[in-house]
Amino acid sequence: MCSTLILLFLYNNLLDPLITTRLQSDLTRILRTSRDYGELQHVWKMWRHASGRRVRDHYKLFVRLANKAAKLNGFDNMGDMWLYPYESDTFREDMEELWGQLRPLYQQLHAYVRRKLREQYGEQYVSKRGPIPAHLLGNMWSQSWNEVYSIAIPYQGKSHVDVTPQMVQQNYTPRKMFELSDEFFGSLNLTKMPPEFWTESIIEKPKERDIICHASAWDFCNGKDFRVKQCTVVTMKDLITVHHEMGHIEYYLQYKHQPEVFRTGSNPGFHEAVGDVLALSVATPKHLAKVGLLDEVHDDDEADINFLMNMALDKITFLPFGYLMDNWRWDVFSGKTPEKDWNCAWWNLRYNIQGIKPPVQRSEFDFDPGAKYHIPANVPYIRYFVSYVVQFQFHKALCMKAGQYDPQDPSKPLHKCDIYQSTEAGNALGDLLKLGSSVKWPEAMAALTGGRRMDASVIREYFKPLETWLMNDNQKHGEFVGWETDEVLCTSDGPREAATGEPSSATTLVPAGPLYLLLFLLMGLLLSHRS
Ligand code: X8Z
Ligand code: ZN
Repeated sequence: MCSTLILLFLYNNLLDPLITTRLQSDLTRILRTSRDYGELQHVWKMWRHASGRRVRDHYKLFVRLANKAAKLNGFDNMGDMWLYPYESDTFREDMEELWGQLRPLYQQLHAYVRRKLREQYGEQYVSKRGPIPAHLLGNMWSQSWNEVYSIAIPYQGKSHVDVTPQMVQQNYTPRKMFELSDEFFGSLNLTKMPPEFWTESIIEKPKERDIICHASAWDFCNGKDFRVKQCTVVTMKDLITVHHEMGHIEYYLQYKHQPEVFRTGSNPGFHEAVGDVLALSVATPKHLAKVGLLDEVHDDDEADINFLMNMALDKITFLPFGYLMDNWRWDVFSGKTPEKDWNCAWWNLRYNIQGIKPPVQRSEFDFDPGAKYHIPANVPYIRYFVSYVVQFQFHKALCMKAGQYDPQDPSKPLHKCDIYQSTEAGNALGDLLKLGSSVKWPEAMAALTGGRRMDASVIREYFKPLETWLMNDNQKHGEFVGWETDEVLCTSDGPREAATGEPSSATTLVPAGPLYLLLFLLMGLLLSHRS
């Protein structure tokens, strides 16, 4: 938001731009492409050694300061303060209920992917009934699993829905990816990106200096300067992220006429959902063919399952991660999880909710949450879980407006809908965005979808054909759905080497006394404009 009503600060020393840049370019690629168990394990472990473990002491101080700020603002702790924009007394219970509705689908997918990984790596690495080793899922945090699509593909030989090779072959550039996205927004009668966006945004990793590469969108609050920062790589995943970031900018553009205090999303999850809603159309084979990224579109059940699998490896696999990140932080900020248990509490959640395990035993000398950008950057995360639920509700409503989805017509299922060029859909979305936070989110939700609640049944509906297929497939192979283990994943003490491996630099990074409070205030002012 543009006004800084709430005192917020950021302990920016926690972010080492150099490390983040290297993560982006090298380690992400290895996690994405390597199928070498040992190499993946090494990279997974060393990234945590270089990042998370180094910030554990800083994070202790940070939590104390964050809670102090939250108390000054009238909240019990920082976790409670984060829930303020959702305007609900039952928010945590509501999230738990949503996750409970989505878990059965996730568990089917988990069982299927575990079998595919077992076939790839062997039973000595991936057991039949255990959690999945976290480093085999194509992503540093196992938060979305699309990069193992080629291992998990249900039907070889059907249309390849990951169009990265076509993008490379057609000499796509970051600029072209942003232009494609801009054109989609324009086709909906939404606002195109202003000239300043194109001149001031950073859409490629600069050669001459290191920057924090994690993608973000910025509202400079002067009504004309809006920028994205993204070290775009020519991949389909980044094409989706381009739409995600432009969605933030579109929101800024639509609510720029609002008084400052309302220049933010209906709730933070809505802000995260806008670009993803468009991307749900962009990713359909029909749309990819329209923009020349697919030569032939197979229109049969097997091709459908391939497509839905690719989508599920992004959307469904993300849900437990999106849910657990702040479950961990809520209990850290409230003190329910004491400092001495931080890392093992993290692995409890990773095991119980995601069904994954670390490739090597972890201890309280490690600090694995700190290896994920949003923890040291202090970006709340439940917004993404909310987004992944509501984006399907928005998609459904817009698809109906576009005449692309009819619940009574089996030839128009939700997952095939493409709202491209539908001004009816675009105008309805624009009406929601224009509101900013001037009305309570259930009202904004009702204006677009007719319902006032977050509703997990729409994702279930979108993925229904895949869920049925997964249940049959898992049954056919006698797969155990769920996970169990006797292994100890995390211990309260660790090997001696772990304790002394990296010298703590906490004291050298923390400026003394009131100076750092001033610094935090300035950071807070700057960062409150970022999404
Ligand atoms: O951080 C982001 C966006 C910027 S708001 C790129 N996302 C989360 C992540 O990368 O962990 C989008 C999906 C989840
Ligand atoms: Zn975002």
